[in-house]
Amino acid sequence: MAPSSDPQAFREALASSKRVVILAGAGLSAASGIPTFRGTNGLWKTKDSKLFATPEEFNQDPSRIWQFYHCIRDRCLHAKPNAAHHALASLTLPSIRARLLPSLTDPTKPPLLITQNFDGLSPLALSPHLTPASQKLASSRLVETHGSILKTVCLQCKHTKHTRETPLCPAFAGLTEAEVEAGGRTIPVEELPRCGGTEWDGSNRYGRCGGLLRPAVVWFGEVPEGMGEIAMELNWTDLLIVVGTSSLVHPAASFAKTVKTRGGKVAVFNLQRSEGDENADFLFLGPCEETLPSVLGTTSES
Ligand code: BV8
Ligand code: ZN
Repeated sequence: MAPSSDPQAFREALASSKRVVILAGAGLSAASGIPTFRGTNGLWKTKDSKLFATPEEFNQDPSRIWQFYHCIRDRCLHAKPNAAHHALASLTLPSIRARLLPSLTDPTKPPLLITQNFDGLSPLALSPHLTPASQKLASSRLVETHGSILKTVCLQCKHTKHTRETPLCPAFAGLTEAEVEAGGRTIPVEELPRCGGTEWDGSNRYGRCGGLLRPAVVWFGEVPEGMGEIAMELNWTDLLIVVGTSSLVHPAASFAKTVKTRGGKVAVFNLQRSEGDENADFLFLGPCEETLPSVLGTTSES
């Protein structure tokens, strides 16, 4: 049966769902000025992802890879969540949840939001009006499965750090996308982002051991974050909402099939047709920053 595009029917499915999971991709952040990967002017349209998004390439030439991610990171630092991020974040508000999701098995728990985006915008969209306890709960129901560009990992002591500081090393000061496009700078590995930063005093202590840092994003061939929690949650999911993803990158691209196989429903929100959406129960084509708030019905109170 062809997917339905009837918002009322979708809201009825939402209202009768016991366990809802949301899977998001680059389309969620498109309206915030973050380029997608495979859409128009997508990152991987002009570049081969295998030359930028693999641990092997980073080990081969950390300077080239760091300069590439420094520019993306700066874009993400200057970006703001859009109406689609806020519509999803509003589901962490108990009042909205009670209205839209009255049948949840555990009404205290927001739907699990799995984002493939490393731009940090979904965490940023979590409402400042939440109490600290609800903030904590809402963050625990958000999985950045492909990591976060706002986090670094030390290759030596494995310390991870979340920071909005930029640049992460003096050698990146004033570095532009145009300069990187033109081949970038020659930066010795000693001058790349280091564990302990510029204050590093030669100690080898955890978190300031002077080790080389890497962006805490999940590269191809690496195991995505939260796989255990995700697998457990998908076992019981009766509605998966898929937003702004081409559904081409695994394992995330297989979640919809998993839910359908277990008798659950799938709703797809995308600017255009995408992989496997013919098997969805609901399909809402258009910019998700418009379709999500209106179809979810979060506009009035969010
Ligand atoms: C792994 C971070 C083992 C780095 C990324 C099975 C079959 C085939 C291949 C594989 C397989 N299993 C594994 C693989 C290999 C590989 C893979 O899937 N390759 C693909 C390309 C064929 N997967 C891996 O390597 C993964 N690791 O498998 O480890 C393992 C796994 C599990 C358990 C144990 C061991 C690691 C994958 C993570 C890679 N890292 N990013 C970086 O990119 O710099 S992936 C990258 O692609 C992004 O994170 C992104 O999120 C992800 C998916 O892209 P999308 O978000 O969908 O973006 P895209 O541009 O493609 O699409 C945007 C969509 O939005 C479009 O449909 C467009 O129409 C829509 N849109 C645009 N604007 C809007 C909109 N929609 C609504 N509104 C709008 N305004
Ligand atoms: Zn370290």
